[in-house]
This record gives sequence, C-alpha cells and structure tokens, in this order.
Amino acid sequence: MKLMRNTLLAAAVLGANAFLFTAPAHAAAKVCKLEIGANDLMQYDKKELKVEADCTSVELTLKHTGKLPAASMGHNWTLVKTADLNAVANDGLAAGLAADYIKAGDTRVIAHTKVVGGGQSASVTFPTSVLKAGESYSFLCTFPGHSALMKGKFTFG
Ligand SMILES: [Cu+2]
Repeated sequence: MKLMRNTLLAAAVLGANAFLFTAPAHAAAKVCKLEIGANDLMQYDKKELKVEADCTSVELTLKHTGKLPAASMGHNWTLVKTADLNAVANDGLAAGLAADYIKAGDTRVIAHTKVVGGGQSASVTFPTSVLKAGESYSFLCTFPGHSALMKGKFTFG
C-alpha cells in the first residue's frame, strides 16, 4: 500500500515537471479577439459574447456600421458586472460625450471603448485576470438611453 502511494506521488511529480517543461509562462499568453457591430437603430449585432478560460487577454473591437454622428447616435462598448449595469449607465449620463459617457474613475467599469460614430471603430484590450469564472458580466452602451436596448451577456470561462 505504501509502495503504491509512493508510485502515485512520483507520477504526480513527473506530470507536474512535464507540464512546467512544455508550457513556460510566456508561451501561455493568448489574446482572444472579439468583434461586435452597432448601428443607427441603437442595436448591437450580438446579444452574447464568450471568452474561453484559456484566453489571457481580450481584444474587443466595436464597429459602428451606421452613418449617424457620435453626437446623436454614438456607441461604446462597456463591460461591467451585471449587478452594476444600471448604476454605471445612470452615472454615465452626466459624464458627457468627451468622457465617453463613463463617470470619471468609475471602478465598476472593467473595460470600455471610446464612443464612436457611424463608420468608425474602436478597440479595447484587457487582461482576463480581472475576470472571475462564474461571475455574471454584461456589456452595454452608456450613451444616454441606449442601454435599454444595447446590452448583452458576457461570459468568461
Ligand atoms: Cu449606443
């Protein structure tokens, strides 16, 4: 019995060493790219975005496929915990276009793009180390009045 336990332990140690040898930390970096469109009808073209657990960072690109300017139909992409969605949207109202309708120093905002108008794109990159598997996340547009329609589910893990 003792011999069997030692054998299992040796196998576990060998397994761990093999993993360390074949997967150095710098080679494990994986940037996962996401794209989402937004239009002049105050809509995103996706209701859900998913990031796999092995992604080390996310590069999201928002494309405004409409024609209207940012001042009247601007869109951003903002990532929050679902529980913070309404509060972040409400606090963003007063922040104004120059601040991308994001309250200054809002720590509930995990990541966001700037506000873009028709024909424009914006990207944001963030590490997945700021996300927790099992947490409920949502994305939204914080342009005044838009989050009623412009929101969706963001899943990690
Ligand atoms: Cu919008």
